[in-house]
Amino acid sequence: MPSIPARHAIIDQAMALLDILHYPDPRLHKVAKPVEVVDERIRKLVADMAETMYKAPGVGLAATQVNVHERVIVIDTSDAHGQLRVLINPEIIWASEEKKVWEEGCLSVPDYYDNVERPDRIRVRALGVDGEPYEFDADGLLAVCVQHEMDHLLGKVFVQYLSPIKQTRVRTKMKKHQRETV
Ligand code: GNR
Ligand code: NI
Repeated sequence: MPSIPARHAIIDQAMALLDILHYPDPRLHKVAKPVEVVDERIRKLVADMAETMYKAPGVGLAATQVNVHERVIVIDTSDAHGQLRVLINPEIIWASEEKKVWEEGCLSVPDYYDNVERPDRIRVRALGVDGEPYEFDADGLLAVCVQHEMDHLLGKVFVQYLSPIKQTRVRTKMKKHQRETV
């Protein structure tokens, strides 16, 4: 008896919600390793990450955030949850010199939003869930999201772009939040 209908052709197995790590958890700063083979284990991880992202809800999720330290990202910046993108071993192969400021949030930093400046447009190469390489151009929220997720794979959380005083404030706020929700 399937509890949640499959949203995408690749999600045809029992799914599971994963726990999301919260800043300042030190495990968010681990560097993810490349995926060597896109096998059943990775496809299951992708399905579970997609379910976790949609449930949150969020527009992206990196494996690091669910304490899996391999280079896997899911993204869906569409309105209707119909365009799941899977990025395995992603690389940014081109970035515009033009930068743009965007107000970012993060499922690992609940209820905190702040401005981050990043390249405005990028070209990305990654493996899909079928293990085949593909490329795409991104701008707007998608470009922001790809860069934000790729930072997670390098152990970087967006608050690390903020001033030291703001980072201290965010850590204090998160620790307080943690005490109140345990
Ligand atoms: O859901 C998310 N929204 C978002 C908004 C602006 C910039 C980046 C993001 S990513 C975030 C989900 C998340 O934490 N991914 O790591
Ligand atoms: Ni995030």
